Amino acid sequence: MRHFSDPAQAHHAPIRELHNGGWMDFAESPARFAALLDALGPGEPARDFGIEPILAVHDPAYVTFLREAHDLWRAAGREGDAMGYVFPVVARRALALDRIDAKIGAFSMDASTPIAAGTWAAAYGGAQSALTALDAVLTGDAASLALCRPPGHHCGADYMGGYCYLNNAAIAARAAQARGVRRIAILDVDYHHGNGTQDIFYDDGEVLFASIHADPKTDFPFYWGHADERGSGQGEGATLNLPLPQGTDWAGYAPALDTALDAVRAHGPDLLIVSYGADTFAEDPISHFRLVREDYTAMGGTIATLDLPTLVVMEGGYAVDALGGNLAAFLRGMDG
Ligand code: Q9C
Ligand code: ZN
Repeated sequence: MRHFSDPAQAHHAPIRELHNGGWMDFAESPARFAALLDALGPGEPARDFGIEPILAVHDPAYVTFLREAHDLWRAAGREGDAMGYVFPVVARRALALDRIDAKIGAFSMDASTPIAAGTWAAAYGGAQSALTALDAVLTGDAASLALCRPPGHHCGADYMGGYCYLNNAAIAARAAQARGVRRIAILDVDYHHGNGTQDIFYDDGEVLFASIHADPKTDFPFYWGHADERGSGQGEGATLNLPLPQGTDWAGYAPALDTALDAVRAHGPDLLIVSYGADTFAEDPISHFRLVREDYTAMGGTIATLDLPTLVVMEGGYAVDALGGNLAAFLRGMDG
């Protein structure tokens, strides 16, 4: 299948992140993007579909914040990456504050999502990659791939988190709907629960969100992704969470994938969007499943049995040396 990306995606380069009470090198590094391009070749450039499809998902105030945050940080006399350290808890007043430290907290779900000089351009380019790959599928390709980086599935309509700034899968889903594809399934196979995507579609019965992920009792993002979250209102039953324990290998994973695919079939979508993360890999430095290279081919092959027009968007995967090979193995399965 064809793949798409934007060169700006290489220039989001935060230095470090908070991890277990100390600093570590930022795991979602530009080297990930280089590794993907290395394994798959340069692919095709994203086209620019403008800001409207982004604003169909994200609040204007949040988008303005993302664009300005690093400049505000510099204007406050700071160096390095903008990072939050104060977060309003539930039921605090919605104050419109100007100080960068107040803004960054109000638009964040965690302290591991720094904003560097190139962050907005990279996130914007990644979203355009998803929109360009979507266009390929809507104009006749059976499947296509967006090499999104930064990833997207942890950020919601008005918050960033988990290395994510713009929700590429959600932006593509809403753009597809605007072009007349109403029923959509999003299958999220990243190691972490895609809380942002779930949030965006929680009340929406037209978009199924099905996710297989590490049990949030033990893993990020903790507060979402539990099995009893099933959607609400019109979206009741259109969210499916399949949490699995740390240590899960393919024998434990495959039955969950079958359950998720049954739900996709029952939903009867006209488009499938796969949020693909390779952080389920046994050697992933921040994750705890035990999938191996060949399991991704099996995963891709199983998903391909749905026989649906499919957009694949890249999410996580932090074993950089294995990342390109793992994605390529998945694509071999998808391509049959
Ligand atoms: N620094 C994705 O895979 N971990 N995001 C934060 C340790 C965040 C992963 C705590 C993990 C987010 C897209
Ligand atoms: Zn992940």
